[in-house]
Amino acid sequence: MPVATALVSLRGSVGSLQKAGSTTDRGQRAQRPGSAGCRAHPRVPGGVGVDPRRIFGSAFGVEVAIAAAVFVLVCAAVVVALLFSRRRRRRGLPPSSREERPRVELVYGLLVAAVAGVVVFLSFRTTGEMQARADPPAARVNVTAFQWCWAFRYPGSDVRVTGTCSPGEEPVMVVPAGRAITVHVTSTDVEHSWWVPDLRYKMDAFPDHTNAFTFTVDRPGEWEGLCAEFCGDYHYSMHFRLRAVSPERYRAWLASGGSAGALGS
Ligand SMILES: [Cu+2]
Repeated sequence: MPVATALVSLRGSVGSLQKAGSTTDRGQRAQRPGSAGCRAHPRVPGGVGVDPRRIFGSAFGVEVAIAAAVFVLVCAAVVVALLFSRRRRRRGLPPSSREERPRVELVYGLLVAAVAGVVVFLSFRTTGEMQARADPPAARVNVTAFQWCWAFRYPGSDVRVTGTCSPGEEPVMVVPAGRAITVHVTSTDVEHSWWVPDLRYKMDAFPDHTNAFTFTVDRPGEWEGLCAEFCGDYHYSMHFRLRAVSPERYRAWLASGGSAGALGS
């Protein structure tokens, strides 16, 4: 479960926006320092249309309940086995050599199948909720992962942000706050995973395949983004920023061709 808000590092200033054609400096990557500065990230209690926290929170609650029930059942089975074994010993009987218990095995098999069925059902239902399309989506961002950074394109405009993920140059994915955002995620090489821990949202990026989902950030702010899939030597450096601005500022930013100045920073 993508819960680990505690893993979100408190990082410094916003990485600069970079246009297509930016180069990758491996030498700089190797010298990547730890976090610079210290600024707490605002928390978002979920989106307006789609609320990742609520959806993942409810799925996580069910999984915890299932895990707790299985734990209790296993403990109970061990205790019952010990009691039976102790009773046989007291009676002077040798340990049971019985190898099959068809009825018990049948019940066990049905229980496992039921749990698996519930988990599969929840997976499909949760995935369906997360992939629900907004009507109409206010913004669309095409996210392309590559070794080892991110590119963000905005269909209908010339804006393209291609990061290098070298120190201090995290690419920024700008989105409008309070509006549905449809994101298409793909990869040019190996598998990556677009992940914003504070929003509890993660989507795998596969080569030759595009995943799509829609979410809404309910207020302006900025959050740390990471790659959640080990993808090679510089996987650790695949940081980006998700920045939500007012719809007016977002439109101005697009109209300016992606100028950082249009964001008011
Ligand atoms: Cu990656």
